[in-house]
Amino acid sequence: MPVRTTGCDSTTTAADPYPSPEMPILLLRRLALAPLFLLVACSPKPVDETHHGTLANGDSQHPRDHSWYDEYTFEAKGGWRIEIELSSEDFDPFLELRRDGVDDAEWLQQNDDISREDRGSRITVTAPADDTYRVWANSLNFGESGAYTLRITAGPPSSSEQAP
Ligand SMILES: [Ca+2]
Repeated sequence: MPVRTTGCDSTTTAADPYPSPEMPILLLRRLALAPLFLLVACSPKPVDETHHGTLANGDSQHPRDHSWYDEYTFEAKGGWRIEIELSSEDFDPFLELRRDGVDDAEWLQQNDDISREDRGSRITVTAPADDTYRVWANSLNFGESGAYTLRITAGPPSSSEQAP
């Protein structure tokens, strides 16, 4: 028969074939707290990055039209405002934003031209969930290459944007 123990008065001896029921409870408490620490450690920081890159023969190829693209990933929390801008003097930029491992009809959002006058690409979107996001810095047409500038910002929306 196991020795029933309660609270701080419990005593067990080496001869006891059953461990104190407190031991698993303490272990469970520690395990329950572990994900909390991991969450704090893994909480993403606001993103503010500028990348100067080059599209060239040998880069990844878009499955739609085999145009070249470079991929950049970042972490964002649900509700954050994400802004991405791609510009180039050498080719007609095209942008896609994807979520890691989520179909989202293949991409969350895409953009070709900012305006009729500006062939650069810009995406502005509210992050739908805590996730890893993938940016494809892409050219509109197959075979286009050259230097580009990619800017990625993501962070909590300002208070004015949160207002209805
Ligand atoms: Ca474009």
